[in-house]
Amino acid sequence: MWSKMWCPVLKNIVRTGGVRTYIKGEAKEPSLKTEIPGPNSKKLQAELNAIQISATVQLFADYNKSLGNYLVDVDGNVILDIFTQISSVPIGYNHPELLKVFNNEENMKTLINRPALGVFPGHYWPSKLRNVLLSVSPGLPNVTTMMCGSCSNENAYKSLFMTYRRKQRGENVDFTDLEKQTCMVNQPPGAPDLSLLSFHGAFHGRTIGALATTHSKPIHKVDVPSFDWPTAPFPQYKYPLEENRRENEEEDKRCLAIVEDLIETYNKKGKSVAGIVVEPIQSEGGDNEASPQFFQTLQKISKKYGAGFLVDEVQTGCGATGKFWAHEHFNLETPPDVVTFSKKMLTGGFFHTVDMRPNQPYRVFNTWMGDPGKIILLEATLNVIKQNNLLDNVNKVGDKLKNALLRLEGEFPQLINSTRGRATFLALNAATPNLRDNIIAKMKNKGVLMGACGDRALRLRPSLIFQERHADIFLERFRQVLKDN
Ligand code: PSZ
Repeated sequence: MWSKMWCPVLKNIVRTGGVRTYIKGEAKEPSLKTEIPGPNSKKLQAELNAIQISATVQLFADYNKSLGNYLVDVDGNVILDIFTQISSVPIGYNHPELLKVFNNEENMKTLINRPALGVFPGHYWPSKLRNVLLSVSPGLPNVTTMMCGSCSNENAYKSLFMTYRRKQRGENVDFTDLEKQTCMVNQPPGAPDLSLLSFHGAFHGRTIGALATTHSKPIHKVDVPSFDWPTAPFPQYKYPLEENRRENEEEDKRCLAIVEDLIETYNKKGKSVAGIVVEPIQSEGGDNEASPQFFQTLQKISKKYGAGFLVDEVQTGCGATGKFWAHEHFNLETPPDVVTFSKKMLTGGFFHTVDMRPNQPYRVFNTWMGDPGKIILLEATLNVIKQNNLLDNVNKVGDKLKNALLRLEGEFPQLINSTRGRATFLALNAATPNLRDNIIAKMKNKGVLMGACGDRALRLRPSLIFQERHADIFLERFRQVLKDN
């Protein structure tokens, strides 16, 4: 699909001072003027805190000055960003191709005149969906746009339930009066007792339905009513993978057996499983990966029980694993029924089979249903990714990074272990949660922004324009922090 779309090459790569770079004028290295957060960030945080809880804020950024791989904060600190707004910046800050997009009057009017897409889309909408979103579809013919990752999952879940019920009821059979009455008071049969199977450690969002399938941290869930839906264990591998193959295969089998058991149990107790929901790499839950065989069998199980198979590519999608969609690494026998996206895709939404299309209008619907302004930015982003072969870049830099991290593991085995992931979508564990937090804090004050996930993982989420020289800067500072520990 991806290769079919290769278009005339218009190289954005420029050379500055003999260095091949994707962004002209990008900083050469991090430079710090203050501790982070600095005095200006602290002042703004106090101001913000008077209005809303602001304890999660790490710094205030200057998005006017940020460029490429470097985030600049309001204290003038220039920081190499390998966390990228929780994995959501595809081609760096202020990419020149994106800065141009709204200089075009038609694009500007598309941005300003934001339609309620379900009822008054602009003339450009079908062709934008076809030429932009469907050009990167993982083999699925339909796409429904939404606003964010949570609401993409939320609406995709509704599609799973509607499709399941349509099949139970029989095609073209109308809803009964009883269904119409009971759905209005949240009772079966109109609001049926169906369920979705998800995994311990999963993160699929924070809205009520999505939250029922999120199991990464209690703080996300506590106090919020939820559903009795099945939660299966996700494989926990031993590293290095090559040395633990047999044990990890057993782990796959153990988890898959529990998946089947849970489906049978829930089907029997009247909470039939309408779908299986899974991340290709569990991200918030600790960058837990599972083998292609695990996913192939999971899909087979979903088919066996007539449950839809939803792959949540909100964090893994858009190239960082070295393929456009991470599940493309799994050689599934057919595409998943639903693939959800957001973050680096700039717009939220989900690709799906025709089977997952609601059989009546107004069933999956809201006011905006996405934002054409974001699709125009995505169009320019995808062009940059193609023209600069950024997937090749990600694979090349990712290989180098992973090998270097493995060498560091060898050098500091008491501090770090379990390097894992694909291309630049990488993670490793610190020996303890405290050490992990400590490393991240020290890296920040060496001008490198990293992410945490799970209880002890350090994750790398650079943008697709992260190059070898950026990796060298990160590695050199990371080694220094480990040495000083
Ligand atoms: O704390 C939070 O709310 C965070 S931290 C990282 C995320 C959310 N990731 C969002 C996410 C995701 O990683 C996956 C795999 N699925 C769904 C979501 C939800 O996306 P948003 O945040 O756009 O609603």
